[in-house]
Amino acid sequence: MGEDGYLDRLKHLDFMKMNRRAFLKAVGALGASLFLQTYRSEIVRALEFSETRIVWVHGGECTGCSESLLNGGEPDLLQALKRLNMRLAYHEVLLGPQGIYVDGKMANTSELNSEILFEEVIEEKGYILVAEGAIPNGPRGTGKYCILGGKTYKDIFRRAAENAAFIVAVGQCATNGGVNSADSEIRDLMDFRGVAFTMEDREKGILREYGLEKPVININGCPPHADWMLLTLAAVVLGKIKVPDDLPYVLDELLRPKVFFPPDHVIHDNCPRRGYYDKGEFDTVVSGPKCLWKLGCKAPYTHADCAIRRWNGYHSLCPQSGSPCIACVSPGFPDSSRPFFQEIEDVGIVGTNIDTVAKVAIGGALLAAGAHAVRRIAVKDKPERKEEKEEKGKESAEKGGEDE
Ligand code: FSX
Repeated sequence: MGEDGYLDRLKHLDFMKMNRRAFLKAVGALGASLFLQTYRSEIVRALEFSETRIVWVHGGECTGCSESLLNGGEPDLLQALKRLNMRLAYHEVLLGPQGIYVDGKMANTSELNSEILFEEVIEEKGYILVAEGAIPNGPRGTGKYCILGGKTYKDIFRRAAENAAFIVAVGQCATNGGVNSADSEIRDLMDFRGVAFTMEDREKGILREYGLEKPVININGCPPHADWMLLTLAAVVLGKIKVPDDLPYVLDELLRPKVFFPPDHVIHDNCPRRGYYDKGEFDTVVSGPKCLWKLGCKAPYTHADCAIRRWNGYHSLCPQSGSPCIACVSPGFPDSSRPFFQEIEDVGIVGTNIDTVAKVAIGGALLAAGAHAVRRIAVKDKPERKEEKEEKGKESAEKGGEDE
């Protein structure tokens, strides 16, 4: 079936009867814009009586994740919130102008004072906490290198996390520490942490530090695609993914939604420059049209749907606009991707995922011969996780009753 026929088929699914598997196919293929348009009236019906509160906090970051969300285009954030009946109860970057003091006196209403607003919203409990930015833990575990309104962000985040139903960590900083955690003396002093991981280390997630167990969904990327954030929230809000029960089936081992970070797909598979790669034609200086492998492109081992979904209104992606992929969705980023613009087998890769790196380097040697070796080598023989096996079993059982 052609792509148009497939999309057409998805558009005619009965939204209310859609099971988790069909829902994930639809969000994977349609993107936020088409998905929300296609199922608009059904979504309104599904959400008639329920409102979901979102609390969005910010730590060590550049705010690019929020910007990416705002740049999502169609639907814009306000339309999406409205259609999904979500209330952005607290978002430091998007709050209306507030001041702690008015006319020299302490402002004591939540409309004027964001500290009071924060206390009010977290007291209500049960919201979805979206965390953007890393959590500074230094010096010596005090968190005092990041103070907001007299309180450490470490403490603010802990209090918001304690009362949340679950946590969505957006961006590389919140998921894995991101650029903050790149090798440097400052990194060592600041001791930036991700929510559930720090770089690739599960033991160092800040939740472990607090001794707090909460379901976490990681939306990696520096920054993440607006669809990845919005559609993940939509999936939960619409009840298509139940937290925590469904998470082992829909997330990979890095807690990323497999629909956006497919274990069996790399960006390279659908790269618009792929034809040059297949012919063994490579650019060695920037601004050419050919394959960017020799300029350090990491797309052959980066698992994300960027080349299918595309960015900036679904038009482009990094290699298409001339930049090699720097694997910003991978857990060891940025250290595991550096140096960004040199061919991998020439320089090796700093980082901890040696297994993948070795396979990619071997693949690189074969690549010169025009083989499609990198992807095959990088992804084959991955032991199937128990949850994936169970999921497959469940899927075949579901097939009979599935509405598609
Ligand atoms: Fe980090 Fe978000 Fe990189 Fe920036 O705020 S993921 S630095 S692009 O965007 O947290």
